[in-house]
Formats: sequence, structure tokens, C-alpha cells
Amino acid sequence: MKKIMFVGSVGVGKTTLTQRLKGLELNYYKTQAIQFYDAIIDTPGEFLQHRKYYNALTVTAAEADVIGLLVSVVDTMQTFPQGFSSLFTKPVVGVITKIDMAEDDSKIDRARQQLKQAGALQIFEISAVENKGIAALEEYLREE
Ligand SMILES: Nc1nc2c(ncn2[C@@H]2O[C@H](COP(=O)(O)OP(=O)(O)OP(=O)(O)O)[C@@H](O)[C@H]2O)c(=O)[nH]1
Ligand SMILES: [Mg+2]
Repeated sequence: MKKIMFVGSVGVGKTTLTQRLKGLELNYYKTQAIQFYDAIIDTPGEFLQHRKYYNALTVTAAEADVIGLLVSVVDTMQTFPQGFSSLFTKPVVGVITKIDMAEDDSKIDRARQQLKQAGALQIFEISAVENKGIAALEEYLREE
């Protein structure tokens, strides 16, 4: 199992996805600090939104096998700087969240473009709430 570290803006769905992957009940709580689990590291959105925390992200990334960058279909603002993946020495994948909220494919395409510009190679489309696309991500994390 690969250990993945989730990075993305406040409310993008990192904790909800973590709960879904761990088979827990979906319960909202605000992430206040980096949370370490067996195969997942869940970070607070503030760590992306304030550059002073980048160092904490890169240091913590040393404990992960892969970095997962999250963008939701309802995000209209750019959340990742171009080439954000170069902060990390680990492979970087993208996760498009909340696809249940996409009125049309253009919203998914917009998120995909942003993740590509951030440097994500492989991109997954998921809805943690509706349990869509989770199996494909799990499969990727299970691959050696
Ligand atoms: N419709 C829908 N809502 C979702 C989905 N995933 C998360 N949400 C909602 O989005 C809100 C924020 O989700 P979180 O998982 O707490 O977001 P986060 O990225 O952990 O946020 P921070 O901890 O603040 O950085 C919650 O109200 C979730 O229920 C999804 O797949 N679909
Ligand atoms: Mg959270």
C-alpha cells in the first residue's frame, strides 16, 4: 500500500476522502493540524493557502510515497501555483473532488487543467459523498 499525503485548499474534501478510504463514517470536522494515519496523511487547507507552511508540507512529504493534490469541481479560483509538484521529490497525482456537484463536464475539465498545470501526472475523479471513483484510487494505492 502506498502512503498518500493529501494537499488542497480548505473544504476541497481531503478529510472526507480520507474517511471514505478508511471506511469510516463521513463526519465533518475542521482539520487543524497534520493528521497521520497508516496509509494517509491529511493536511489542513491552510498549509496550501499560506506559503509559510510550504516547508511543513515538504518535510512531511518525506513520510509519504505519493502526494495527492485535490481540486474540486466547484473551485473557480486557481488553488495551486503552476509547477507546484516540483516542491516534492515524490510522485504527484491529482484528485478531482465533488464530481457529484459538476453540472457539466466543463467543471471537471477546468479542475483537470489546473491539476495538470500544478504538475499532476495521473488524475482521478471522485465523489467521496457518493462513493464514486474511490475504487480506482484505491487500486492505484494498492499497486506496488
Ligand atoms: N457534495 C460533496 N461534498 C463533499 C464531498 N467531499 C467533501 N464534501 C463536503 O465538503 C466539505 C468540506 O470537506 P472536508 O473533507 O472537511 O474538506 P477538507 O479539504 O478536509 O478541509 P480542511 O480540513 O478545512 O482543509 C464538507 O461539508 C464535506 O461534506 C463530495 O464528494 N461531494
Ligand atoms: Mg480536513
